[in-house]
Amino acid sequence: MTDAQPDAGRDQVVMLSGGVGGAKLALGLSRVMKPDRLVIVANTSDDFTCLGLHVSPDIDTVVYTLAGLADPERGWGRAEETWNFIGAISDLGGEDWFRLGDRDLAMHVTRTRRLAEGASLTEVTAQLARALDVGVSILPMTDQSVATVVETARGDLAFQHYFVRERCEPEVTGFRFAGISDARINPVLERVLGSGRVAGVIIGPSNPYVSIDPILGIPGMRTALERAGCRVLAVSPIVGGTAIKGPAAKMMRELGVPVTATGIARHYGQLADILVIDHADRDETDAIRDLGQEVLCTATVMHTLDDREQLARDCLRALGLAIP
Ligand code: FO1
Repeated sequence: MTDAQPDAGRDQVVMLSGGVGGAKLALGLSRVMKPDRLVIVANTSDDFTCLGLHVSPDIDTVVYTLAGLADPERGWGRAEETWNFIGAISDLGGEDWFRLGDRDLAMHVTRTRRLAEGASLTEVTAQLARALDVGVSILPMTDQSVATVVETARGDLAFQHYFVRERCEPEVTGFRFAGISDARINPVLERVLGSGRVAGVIIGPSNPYVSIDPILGIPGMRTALERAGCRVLAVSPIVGGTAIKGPAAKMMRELGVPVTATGIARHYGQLADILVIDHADRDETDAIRDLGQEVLCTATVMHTLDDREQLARDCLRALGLAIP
């Protein structure tokens, strides 16, 4: 996107994130750089109203992960969770396909109440993150409502209906993001990107179609990223022909896109200066370079905390940033 080299005045890193995969890399970054130099932009097009509550799954996954509270198996929701509330809803004949845990409930109740009082999603997110001692800035991509609609062979489905209720089974034919043309880029993010202090942008190993595209699709977002005048690095969520977690590989197959790191490189095109791919995909290095992207081949599968930190260091080095 740009040839700009980081200089001393540029000390901030902006990362675009969906849920679990992005949150893992965000945690790694938060541990190898000063947390106050890191800005995580979370997708909010998975947000929906569940049992009358405003649920922001990707924001919460990032917040819980950085707070050390995330459930390590599921990746979403809180560790040591109990499920009395959703069990009681079920007993009353209510909808129980989207499982809100008892501890997690506090997040959704607080967010819903504060939004009803007139606070913005940016303000509420900052309050919740601060309360859980998260020093990294976590920003919703927008304060306006954007909702992913998954177009499938069985008709249109709201994102969580597709993802959770239908377990990603319907064949995908496309996506659209309701409300996106009226959404505005998060004003705090716009200021950060225009500050001349951003040394690099990292696109996490998140689903390009339903986690990153909604962020990039906010009117003015691509221009703001360009104006930041720094390099953009993307981490491929596809490793060895499959997605580490979630339906990205299935979606690519159904859309007729090769399930490869090269497919991800093509998806991001000119936006990404550098693509980070796993050792398993090293054979694709030349094909991706031919598309005009630099390639960093490294270990991208993050099982342990060390893996998260190592990938974070690799990304920062590839962007030419000094690691303390
Ligand atoms: N994912 C599921 O697969 N099943 C659930 O019941 C579920 C509940 C849930 C509650 C709160 C929350 O913040 C996330 C939750 N998720 C659940 C995860 C989430 O919906 C998806 O992982 C993301 O939207 C995709 O990034």
